[in-house]
Amino acid sequence: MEKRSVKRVAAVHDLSGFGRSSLAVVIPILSTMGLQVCSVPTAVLSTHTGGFEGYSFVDLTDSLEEFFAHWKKLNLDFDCIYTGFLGSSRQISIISKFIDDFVSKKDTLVVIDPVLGDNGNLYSTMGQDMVEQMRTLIKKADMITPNFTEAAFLLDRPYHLDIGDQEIKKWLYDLSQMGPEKVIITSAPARGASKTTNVVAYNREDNRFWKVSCVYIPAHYPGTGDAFTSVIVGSLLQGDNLPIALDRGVQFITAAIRASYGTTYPNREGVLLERVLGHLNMPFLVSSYELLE
Ligand code: PXL
Repeated sequence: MEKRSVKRVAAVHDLSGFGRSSLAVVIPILSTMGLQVCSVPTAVLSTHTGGFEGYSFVDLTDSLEEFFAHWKKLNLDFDCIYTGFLGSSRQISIISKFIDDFVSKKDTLVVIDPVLGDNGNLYSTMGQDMVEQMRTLIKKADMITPNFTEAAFLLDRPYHLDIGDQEIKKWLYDLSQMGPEKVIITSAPARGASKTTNVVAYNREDNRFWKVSCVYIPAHYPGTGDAFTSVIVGSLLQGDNLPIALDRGVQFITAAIRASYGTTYPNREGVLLERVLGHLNMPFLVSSYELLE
């Protein structure tokens, strides 16, 4: 791979015109973190699906193969392939081949955010076929970043909020046995602490489990999962280790939610990203990660 002064990320997500999610947050976050984003739009929507009725949805499955064929002809390569919301289960075999064709295993970080649902339910465009296909796609990942709902669907286990540390460690470990070396679960419940939510992670490379706890704010903003994983991707590509990347992701999302929660406007529009993007370039001073034992 040629030596580049700016690292390059192929970002395979939808483009939603209104509401801050997917490419509308992936691009500004990664660009602010000094990375070049090469977009692969999986679908184009008028809005994301979280809280808007009657959105238009253009599935780009039929264009993907041609898109990737052109990139192959150009001999492009990437420091990272990062996938998120997919437009159809049929896209998964095409994206899987794209990963095979473009990964030179040592140099390309493959991050799969298995976007499927939240709060115990699948999103409106997702079905069981997508869950099953996603289980095959994550075999190709170095890292996956499901939320607690998506982890339950991938493992085919009940979504239950009284999960303890030992059981969540088992979930992390079992997900890593499905392929990825690193697994991060967001929005993991903190048993006995209703005002807290956890991000937990496992790294098979050193067999360590991590936890970052944060104050639970009782508001849901679509797109925060996309923003979180984007900060993790940016942080790892900048050379941070996994627990520092977790800390940076949590601190950024907390700042974004706090900037939004203190104002009244519709949650479905997403967090006020524009007010906090600059935080990504500030020195990182306070770290709070713990080993999960
Ligand atoms: O944030 C995940 C996401 C991405 N893309 C679209 C979505 C959602 C969640 O609702 O609807 C189109």
